[in-house]
Amino acid sequence: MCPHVPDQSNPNGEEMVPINTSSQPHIPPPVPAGTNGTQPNGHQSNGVDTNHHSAPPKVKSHKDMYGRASDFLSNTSNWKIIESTLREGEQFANAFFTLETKIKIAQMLDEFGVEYIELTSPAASPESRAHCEAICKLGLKRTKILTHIRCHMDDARLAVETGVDGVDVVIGTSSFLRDHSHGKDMTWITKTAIEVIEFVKSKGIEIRFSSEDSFRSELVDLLSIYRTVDKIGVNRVGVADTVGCADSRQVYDLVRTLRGVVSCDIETHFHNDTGCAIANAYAALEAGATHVDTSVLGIGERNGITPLGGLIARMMVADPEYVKSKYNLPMLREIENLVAEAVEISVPFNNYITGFCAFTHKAGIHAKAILANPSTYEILNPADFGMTRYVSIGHRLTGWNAVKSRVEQLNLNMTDEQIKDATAKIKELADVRTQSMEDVDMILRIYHTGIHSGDLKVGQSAVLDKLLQKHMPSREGSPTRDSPNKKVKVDV
Ligand code: HCA
Ligand code: CU
Repeated sequence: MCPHVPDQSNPNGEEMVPINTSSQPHIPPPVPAGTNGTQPNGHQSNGVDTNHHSAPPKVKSHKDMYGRASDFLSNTSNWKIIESTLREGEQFANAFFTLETKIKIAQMLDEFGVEYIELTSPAASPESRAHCEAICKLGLKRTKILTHIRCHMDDARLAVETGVDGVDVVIGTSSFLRDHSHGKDMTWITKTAIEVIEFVKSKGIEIRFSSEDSFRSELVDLLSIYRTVDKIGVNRVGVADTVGCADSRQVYDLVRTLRGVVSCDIETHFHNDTGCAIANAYAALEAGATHVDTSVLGIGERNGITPLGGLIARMMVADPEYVKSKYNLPMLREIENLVAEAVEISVPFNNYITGFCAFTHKAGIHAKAILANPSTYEILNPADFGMTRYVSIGHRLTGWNAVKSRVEQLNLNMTDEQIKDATAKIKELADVRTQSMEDVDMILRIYHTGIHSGDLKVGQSAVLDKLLQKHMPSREGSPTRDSPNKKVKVDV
């Protein structure tokens, strides 16, 4: 196990203690147009009495607020994933997948529910070919298997013999790639594309034609070749931002234009060089694209492509019921850990959904609101992904509401006034160094005992200091600022 991969049950690898906020519902965000308004974001209340809460406010839906005439094109509730960890991901600098690892990844992606996985071309190497054949023999339950080839008959002949359900063909169409990579002109490209497509189709499997570097290609070249391949019955055309140069508006424009030109499906592929890969995938779906390429953790050439988890996060906000109906979301973390371990990286701290602080709330104002209703500061519900919400309390920004939750969890009998007083001490101490969870618990227990024995009264800061010194002599140790051991788990 990669030492950097966060532990499954505890994202910090440190002790976590649950605070019971089970009476707090996750009030959903705006109701998407066209739904009946029940839990539209998929956030589930936990069935505990929530009567003391007012009903979710009637808020304008995302679509009501930002609706445009062109939204009729949108496929944000009707799209498929082409998971390319085993192709694009294999192009990641650190990637070297054994067959065993590839099989594990393929099986997990199948269980997760991706519609397709894409494998490295069998023409790449003898092992790649053997791996492709072996994965085709696995008998995956719902995921179709594609392999990704150059626009070349030799590659196509090899591909159709591996047992794949379909072939993704690509060729560079920008002048950069035409002049400096393969050296072919558009006439050659078109002629060869037709030959390859007709050959693959004749084998009764799916075929996609994609132009590498689409956003630096001539629009007229692109539209002309896409129209041609659409006419001869390609299943999908693909748009690829190979260098990660496109912004979401360019993506929207190109895909919308293409939507008007071809009748087949539209696949999209976005590199993340400038941080737009998820937004661009979303813009593509809004403009009528039907398929998005992803890889686990976004691994791929350079800094990779649209990450699977990031796309899921984005799409959960657009249509949670749809996403939840298609994918086994709690598996996401497991798949990411598997891939992270295989390519010897850690899951980034700020990773979508599974990053160790993705559902951690710190500032007192946030903690208070989260404890009242998690929707105040969360657009995604961690429970949908088998994740846990945390409130961090041993720091100088803490607030008495978060401390109160901990007091209740520890079953201590303290009034609000006493909790506020104890909180003041925690903040005072945390101004010197962040307090660990154990420190906070000790302070609260000592405070509690002091109050109930009569040794301490509210406001007696100096008396409390003495009690703390007596019972926590080692408290003056080295600073633990940024220690992760200071968070409280909040049950959903
Ligand atoms: C690459 C090829 C590709 C292909 C994308 C596609 C790209 O450069 O390695 O088949 O649509 O980014 O253009 O990954
Ligand atoms: Cu790519």
